[in-house]
Amino acid sequence: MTRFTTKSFALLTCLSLLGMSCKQKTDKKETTKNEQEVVTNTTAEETTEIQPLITHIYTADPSAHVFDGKIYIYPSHDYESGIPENDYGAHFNMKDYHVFSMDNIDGKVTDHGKVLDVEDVKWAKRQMWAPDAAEKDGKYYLYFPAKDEKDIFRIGVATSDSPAGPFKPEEKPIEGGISIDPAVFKDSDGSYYMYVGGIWGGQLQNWRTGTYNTDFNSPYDNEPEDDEPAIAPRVAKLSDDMLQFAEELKEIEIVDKEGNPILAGDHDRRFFEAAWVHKYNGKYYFSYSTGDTHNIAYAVGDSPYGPFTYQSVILKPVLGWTNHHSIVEIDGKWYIFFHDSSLSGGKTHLRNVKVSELEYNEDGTIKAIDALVEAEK
Ligand code: FUB
Repeated sequence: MTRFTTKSFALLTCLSLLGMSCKQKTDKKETTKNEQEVVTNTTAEETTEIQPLITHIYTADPSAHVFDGKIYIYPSHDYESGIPENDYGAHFNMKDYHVFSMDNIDGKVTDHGKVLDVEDVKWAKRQMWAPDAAEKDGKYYLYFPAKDEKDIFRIGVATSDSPAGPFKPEEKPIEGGISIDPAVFKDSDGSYYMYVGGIWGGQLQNWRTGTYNTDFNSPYDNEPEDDEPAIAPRVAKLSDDMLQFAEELKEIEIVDKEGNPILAGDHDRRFFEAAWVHKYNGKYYFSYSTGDTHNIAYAVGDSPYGPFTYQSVILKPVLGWTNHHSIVEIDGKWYIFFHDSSLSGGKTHLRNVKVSELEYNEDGTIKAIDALVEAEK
């Protein structure tokens, strides 16, 4: 896989990063969504960067799939809406989706244009965040979160006869579909599962009692104490028609190697948002963002419902506050699609999609990637 820049490109890119210097190693301090502190400690000559896949518009949260022998990417479509940044993520004010495809991993990227607009979704008001897509029996399903008229995130679905859209939205959101970042996993037996959830701006903390709690003044108010189990992401099997849940959303346990739940105070390992599941050698790999510690981490289990045992970090912090990914097998190799903010010079809400090969060790563990220091290959 050769999507790497030359060292001179890296130098130029690095010099354009709004006062940030190039770095060998990112050292991000724990921050709120309003701030990002990047500490640099080496020179540009030592770095190369993975190139953005898409440069004519801003894209983020890439969910990649192989449909009909082609690679399709379903990302968020970032743009400058002028909404000021806050800890609820108001600045991520996206209003539509584009779909992209590639004939192969080194091929050119085709933009299939706008495939769904918030204006066309009756129940949705704003903030079309990270989507995903699935195929069943020749039909394609685009799953997406958006805020309804009460400013509560719901999960919607839209359908198409083509993986490239356009997608026609259902009249109502999926019943029981809450929070953000839907990710659909097709198991080997043909069952489909949806994973959802995100804390803080993703609102999962407000659903702790089962109904949405509006009695809070900050995104942190409803979080558990540090020594309590962290808020759990959710999963449900999809119905045969792919338009509803076949069961209630269940909480997913993420545990350490001793079987103890990862605690809310363990910001380096606890679930924040951006769930993704893939299967490798018969094991289920649940990967996710740790949010304010900016990692993509993973945990492994024997069932799509978990429990999942925490392993380690797959993708270290990237330039920009958010970190969000998908993992897909293409022609016998594994790839991680992710985003950073290099194209916009580090702006949190203006991101761009990238891809890198993902490698496993013999024991099935995944080798960590530091996208900021990928050496030229
Ligand atoms: O793109 C908006 C939000 O930022 C996503 O839903 C999160 O996963 C984070 O990437």
